[in-house]
Amino acid sequence: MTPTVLALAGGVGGAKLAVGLAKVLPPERLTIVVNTGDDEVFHGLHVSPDLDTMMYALAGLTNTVTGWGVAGDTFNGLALLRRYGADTWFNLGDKDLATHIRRTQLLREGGTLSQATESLCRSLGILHRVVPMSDAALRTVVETGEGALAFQDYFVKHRCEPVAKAVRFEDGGGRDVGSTGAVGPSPAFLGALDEASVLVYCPSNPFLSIAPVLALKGVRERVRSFQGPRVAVSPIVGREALRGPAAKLLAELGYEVSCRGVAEQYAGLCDVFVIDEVDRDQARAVEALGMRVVVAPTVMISDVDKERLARRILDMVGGANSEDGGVRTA
Ligand code: FO1
Repeated sequence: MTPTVLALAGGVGGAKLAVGLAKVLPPERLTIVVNTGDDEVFHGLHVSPDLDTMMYALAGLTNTVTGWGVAGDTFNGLALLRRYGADTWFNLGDKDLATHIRRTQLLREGGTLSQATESLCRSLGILHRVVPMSDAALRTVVETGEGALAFQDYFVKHRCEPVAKAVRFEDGGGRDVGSTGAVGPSPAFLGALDEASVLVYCPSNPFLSIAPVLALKGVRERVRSFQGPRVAVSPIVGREALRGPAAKLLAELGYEVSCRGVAEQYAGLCDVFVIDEVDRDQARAVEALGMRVVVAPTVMISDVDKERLARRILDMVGGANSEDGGVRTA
């Protein structure tokens, strides 16, 4: 039977697996919940970078060189903003600006981020459900040797260079949500937690992309008691991040830079951990965390790679419900 999948994802890496899942699952069988801890207001516009990346990937619009933004975009608007003396370290392309303008307009008209996202997706011809993790603000803050940095300040302006000491999350009023748990998941996320038979953690950064999702009110508990198999794909391959600062953060936050270091973040929240063939020797160390391990090619360059990994995950969860688990360790 076709499973109903809830995929949790951040930006570029997560979008690759989401594209694969969307190729093998019908729209009613997949909900992609996307991190919005990276959201920021630039030039008065609400920018949701991970939602943008996900939408462009599913719509076939992605700039495949950067992994974010629209293919073939130009930056004339940004150049004029620079002449006006505006801050332009965050690169908003001319086509990309249309997304942020329309999203902001829909929000100003009183829509929620879920409704705005649904409208944008519909216009781009995306049939699978793409939903923000929350309709309320939960912002990722990186505590560094140079002070607390808002996510995009850390990621783009400072190119992830400051040494990270901690990652925390704030609500729209600047209060630490760690202590209040005040920000709740979006309605479609809650619905998917109820209805899905499989939960997939896409190969996204566990600290910057998945941790904000788990920090939402009640989500960690709901994932802990999730009714079906929970599968995570490691974003670390051969002790290096496929892209972004995952390896640097693992080291700076005191974890082993390996797929095992990632698996540690999901202990108690994951049943099957997918590692790349080059990490085969770490299977036992990951299993010691209480997860089954599947060794598979996880590097997704072509659409064929994305679809193959998605199929592999769905095949294994079909088996994971059976008696022997159907899951091969190395
Ligand atoms: N990432 C960059 O490294 N530099 C940029 O200037 C940049 C601009 C940008 C604009 C719109 C958008 O949707 C994403 C953009 N990103 C940029 C990507 C984004 O900062 C990160 O990929 C995510 O926030 C991390 O997942």
